[in-house]
Amino acid sequence: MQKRVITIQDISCIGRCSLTVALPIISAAGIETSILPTAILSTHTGGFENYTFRDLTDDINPIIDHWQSLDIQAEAVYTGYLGSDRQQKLIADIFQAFKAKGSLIIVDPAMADNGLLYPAFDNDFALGMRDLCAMADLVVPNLTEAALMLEWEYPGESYDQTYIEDCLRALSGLGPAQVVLTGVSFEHGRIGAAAYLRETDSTAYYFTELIDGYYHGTGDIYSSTLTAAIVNGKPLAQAIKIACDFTVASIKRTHTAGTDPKYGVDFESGLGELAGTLRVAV
Ligand code: PXL
Repeated sequence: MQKRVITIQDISCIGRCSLTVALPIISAAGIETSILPTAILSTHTGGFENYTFRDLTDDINPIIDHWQSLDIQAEAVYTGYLGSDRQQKLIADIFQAFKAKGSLIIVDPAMADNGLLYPAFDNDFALGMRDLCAMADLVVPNLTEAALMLEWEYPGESYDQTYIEDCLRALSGLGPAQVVLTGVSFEHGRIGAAAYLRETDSTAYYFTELIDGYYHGTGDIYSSTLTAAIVNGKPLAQAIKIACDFTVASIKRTHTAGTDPKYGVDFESGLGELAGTLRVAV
C-alpha cells in the first residue's frame, strides 16, 4: 500500500526551501506527500528583504478537524520551519493525535544556523522547539539548533567527537529515540552528519566534501531526504548517507553553475537518481 507523509512547514514562494523541497523529494520516493502549510511568504527570510508573510495559524485546527473526519492516517508526520509559538502548541496536539495512530514523528527544528537564530525567532521559540523535539521519534537539528535546545553555549568550530556524542545523547534524553545532528565536521574540508540510535546506544557518522559558501534550504533538503529514506525502511546509518550525498550533489551543481545561493540549490536534477535509490521493491 502506498505510504503517506504529512509535512508541516511554510510555503516560501521563491527560494527553494521548506515545502517547495519537501514535496518533490518525498514524492520522488513514491510516498504520498500531504501538506499542512503554516504560512505563505513571498520568499524565505534569509537574504531577501521586504518579504511578505501570511500567517496560517488560524487554518491549522479547521484543517486537522476535517482530516479527523476523514480518518487520515500517515506513516510519518514531519515538521520543519514553523511560524510562531502558537503554532508550536497546535502542532503538539497534532503530534499527540497522530502518535496515537502509530505515525512516526520527525522534527527538524529549523530555526537557526551558524550560531544565530533566524530573524523571526527568539529564545522562547527555541524552547518551544525543544518541547516539540521531546515528543518526536527522530529529530534533525544542526549544531546551532542543538545548542539552543539544550541551552548549551554554541561551540562554533571548537568541538570534538566527545562533544558530539554528549550532544546526541543529551538530545535523545529529551525524548527522541533517534537523533541526527547535521553540519558536523572534524576535519578541514569534510562535513556531514552524526546519528544516534538509543535502542542500541550506537552512533554512526557520514562525511562528504565541504563546498565553500552558504547554500540556502539545504537543511530542508537533507531532512526531507532523510524522512523519505526512513519511511521507505532504510536503516538510520544508510539514511544519513543517502541524505548527505543527495544534498552535497545539489550544492555542487549550484556551485558549478554559479547561481545565487539564496535561491536554493539545484536538487531537481538529482531527483531521478534519488527516486531509484529510495524506491521500495514491490
Ligand atoms: O530553510 C529554512 C527556512 C524555511 N522557511 C523559511 C525560512 C527558512 C530559513 O531562513 O526563512 C521561511
